[in-house]
Amino acid sequence: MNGFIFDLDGVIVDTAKYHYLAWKNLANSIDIEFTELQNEELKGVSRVKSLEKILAWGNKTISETEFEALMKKKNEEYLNYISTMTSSEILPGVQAFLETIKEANKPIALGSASKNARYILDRVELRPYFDAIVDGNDVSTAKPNPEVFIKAAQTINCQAKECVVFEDSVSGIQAANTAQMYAVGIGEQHILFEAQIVFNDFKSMPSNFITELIKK
Ligand code: G16
Ligand code: MG
Repeated sequence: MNGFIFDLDGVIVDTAKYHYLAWKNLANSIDIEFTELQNEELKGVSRVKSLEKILAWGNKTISETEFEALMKKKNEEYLNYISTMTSSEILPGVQAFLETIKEANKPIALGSASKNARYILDRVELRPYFDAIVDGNDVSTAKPNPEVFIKAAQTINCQAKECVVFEDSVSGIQAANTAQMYAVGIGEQHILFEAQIVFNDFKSMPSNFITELIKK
């Protein structure tokens, strides 16, 4: 593989739990039930699309002004959670894995739906590893649309078929598959079964898998 593309939330850092908390509190504040299973459907999905889904689950229609206010409220709570993040919140094995790719001289890109991606990478001090950052500010369609990964591949001058994508969300795996990239799931096999291969985290990746992936 010549290009290494990483999702952010749930792959590099465990911000997925903060998104969950902020969405849950927001949904409950407008009398909508919100379960962890529903949260799986929001992973990797843009802020706008996430709120649209929650409102649909609760059978609610609201004005555009209210919609904007709710998105703002969710993001403020989320920003509050992430404002104290440190590098201790980098997920297991991620930094060592990034080091290995850097040593192999392969370009690294971020392909995230989040508009807070740059801020988070700075907080956990991982920004220097990335040759390209494509996030929610750079795309007009949300995963499972492959736009974010296609842009990331273009930015690091790699063909889609030479790229590997690391993803924790169903929508992100689908986006990688549509882009004809090699999709590695980070999480649970029974949820991410559409990926080519799934690991619980980077720490549980056998070292020969990493070496083969670099050569592939
Ligand atoms: C992430 C999360 C999503 C979140 C989205 C937008 O995407 O997985 O749950 O809704 O970002 O985040 P924000 O509200 O910060 O713009 P990814 O692609 O990094 O997993
Ligand atoms: Mg994610």
